[in-house]
Amino acid sequence: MFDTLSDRLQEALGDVRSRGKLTEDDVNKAMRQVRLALLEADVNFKVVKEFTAAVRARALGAEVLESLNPGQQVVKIVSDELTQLMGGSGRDLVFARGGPTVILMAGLQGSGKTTACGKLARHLREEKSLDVAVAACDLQRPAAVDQLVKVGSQAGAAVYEQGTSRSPVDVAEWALGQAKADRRDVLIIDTAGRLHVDEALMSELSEVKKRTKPHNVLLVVDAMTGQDAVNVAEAFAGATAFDGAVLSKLDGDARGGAALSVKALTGKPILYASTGEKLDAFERFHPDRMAQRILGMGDVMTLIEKAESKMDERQAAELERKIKKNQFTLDDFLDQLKQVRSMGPLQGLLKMIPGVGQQLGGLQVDDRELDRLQAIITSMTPEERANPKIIDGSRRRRIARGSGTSVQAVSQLVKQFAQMQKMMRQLAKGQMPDLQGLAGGR
Ligand SMILES: Nc1nc2c(ncn2[C@@H]2O[C@H](COP(=O)(O)OP(=O)(O)O)[C@@H](O)[C@H]2O)c(=O)[nH]1
Ligand SMILES: [Mg+2]
Repeated sequence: MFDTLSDRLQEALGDVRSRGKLTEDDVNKAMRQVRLALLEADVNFKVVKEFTAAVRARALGAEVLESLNPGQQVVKIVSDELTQLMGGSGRDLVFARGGPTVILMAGLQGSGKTTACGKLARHLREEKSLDVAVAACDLQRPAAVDQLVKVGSQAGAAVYEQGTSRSPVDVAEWALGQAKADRRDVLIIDTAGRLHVDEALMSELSEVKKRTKPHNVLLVVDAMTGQDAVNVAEAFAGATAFDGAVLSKLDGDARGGAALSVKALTGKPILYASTGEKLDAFERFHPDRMAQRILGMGDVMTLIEKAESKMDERQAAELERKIKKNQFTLDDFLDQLKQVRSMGPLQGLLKMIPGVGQQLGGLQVDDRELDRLQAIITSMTPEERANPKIIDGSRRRRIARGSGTSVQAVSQLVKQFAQMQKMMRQLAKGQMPDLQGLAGGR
């Protein structure tokens, strides 16, 4: 997500970041690079101009240049302004007091509406424990109904559909009645897109809106379409009001800058980011966290939330107890590995840790590495897992054969685990762990 932009901005600020003193020239030079980085990332030029002017004005303020760490202050200003650019502090959906909260999904054909219906349904069920139904009101293609039935049921949502025999407006109205009768918390309405913003699409949408009075109209914009994404958002903002945007396909997007312009040019916040074809590749869009991620400052909050949602409190307390008592075994490590796997691709997770994104550079972190670790541990006997010290040469050979890996790989794991235990002992004693040692074990 935003990889190129992130790299280029960090490059642009790298020099400034480490300086003890800054002159006006230094700031100007950095701003020129920031400007190029944003333009190259396809951020709208008007937006870029305003952005760099705002950063420059604040950075040249006397209190920044004369401060003890001017470079870091400039980075902080860029981060603040980037946050503002993407919408300030995050905004949530509007929820109805009684009766179902109605969410209408709009957007061009292929932008990712139907996928987003399923993802949002899953998200609201899992994060907010809401009872969600989706309504199939894209009747342009018969397959569209089947597609929603599929993703809706994968998401664990009720699906209201009446095939393609009635009009979209009638189906929407009927679905709202069903949602009320079934006492659903949320009704998400999937609508038809068109190849371009046209009159027929807009009038169908406004008719559905009139009959169902949605609390939230979300516009799904395809981040891969670059400047077009912004044009579409502007056209929609002109023709039919929407309340917030869902950015889709951020995973496939190398540049992503156009997406950053959506808020600035339409005034509508980005509420969610969709980052893959799978249902769980979906997250709330927090401008502040995203700005920090782009600038390589990590996104610890999202990481913690992801971990929390996968681990219940009891498990967390048990883990903490084991670490404190130094009883953390390879079995526990295996459980942790499995949990990490369930949180999504490793590469994405690592980037949320401050400083790690930069260190990874172009390095691809391979999820298969985790599969290998998992295979090695599962090839050990229970005694070996509880007490890896007993793993001698012949046991290593047996484990390597059993897991389809090498003796070196087994040795490395045993060594890394010993270092990890040491680090945990330090942590439990309230000391800063020696991370260098851990990295060096690889
Ligand atoms: N890589 C990726 N593909 C996506 C994402 N969202 C949707 N898609 C794909 O984009 C295509 C169009 O999505 P769909 O939901 O049918 O769009 P709709 O026509 O607006 O309903 C499908 O092949 C989806 O699998 C995403 O966030 N990332
Ligand atoms: Mg669709």
